[in-house]
Amino acid sequence: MGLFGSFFSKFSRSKASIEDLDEFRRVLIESDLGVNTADEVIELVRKEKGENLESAVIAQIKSSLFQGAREIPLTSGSLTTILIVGVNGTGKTTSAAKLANLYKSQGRKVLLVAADTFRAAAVEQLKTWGDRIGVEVVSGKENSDPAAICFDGASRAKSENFDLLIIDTAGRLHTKSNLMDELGKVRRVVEKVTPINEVLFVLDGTTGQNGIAQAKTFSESVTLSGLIVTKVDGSTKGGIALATERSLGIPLKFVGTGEGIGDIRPFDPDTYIADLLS
Ligand SMILES: Nc1nc2c(ncn2[C@@H]2O[C@H](COP(=O)(O)OP(=O)(O)O)[C@@H](O)[C@H]2O)c(=O)[nH]1
Ligand SMILES: [Mg+2]
Repeated sequence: MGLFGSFFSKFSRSKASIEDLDEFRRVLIESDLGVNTADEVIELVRKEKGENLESAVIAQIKSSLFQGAREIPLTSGSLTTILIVGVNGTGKTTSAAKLANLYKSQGRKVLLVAADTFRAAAVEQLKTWGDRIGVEVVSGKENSDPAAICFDGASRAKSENFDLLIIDTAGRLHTKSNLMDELGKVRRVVEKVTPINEVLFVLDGTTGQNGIAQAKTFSESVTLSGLIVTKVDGSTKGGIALATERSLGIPLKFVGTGEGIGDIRPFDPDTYIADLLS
């Protein structure tokens, strides 16, 4: 990308003009950094100059991102359970399949659970992915209790020594409290068998500010441990994910970059910043 490079060389030579600062602020905002961080960086550019500027800006951007670990810790010999949640159509099922494929390719034994029982098509969708990637999918009848299917999946994963259990849930509007309660029930029932280690909220990278509100309500019903931002391909940059990370203190863990099974990668802040600067 190297979006910032030309600005730095300009700013190191002479004092930034109002027009340059406006232009740089626009580029910062378009780079997913959010208005607050953009303004902080602009403030730095006003104050610092010369050779310290670039490292000061890097430090500023870094400090605006989540500081803790982003990796999902896996312990060999013990089951790690991931619950995938979010509103409709954000990419939960696709992301569940992508993660299953990613971990399988790392040699892990993975089991998927199709807990979206509202629509038969949703179960079929996950089964199709499962067949393609060679990962088993636990499912039940249409309209059956998702918590019961999750219980079956968890019991199976535990007794057959799976490394990972990935549960795909139905999309729900964060404003419907009965559906939000159902997620709480899924959690309680699974945790009779095995702890849920990660609850990943799937955020559509093309949604605006409403994404933050969605994540907030979800986090009140089930404690979220991370975000997956999807559809960050083409011209979408998924800035809302970093804004959500900042406003909720929940780390962005994965980025979905397409409809293909391999189109997912862990979010790495250093690469992200290096791409902006290089
Ligand atoms: N371009 C793109 N499309 C995606 C991505 N993730 C999911 N989709 C598409 O978004 C649509 C909804 O995905 P799905 O996984 O069914 O969403 P769910 O309702 O949350 O389970 C499907 O057409 C997916 O192929 C992504 O990272 N990039
Ligand atoms: Mg789905």
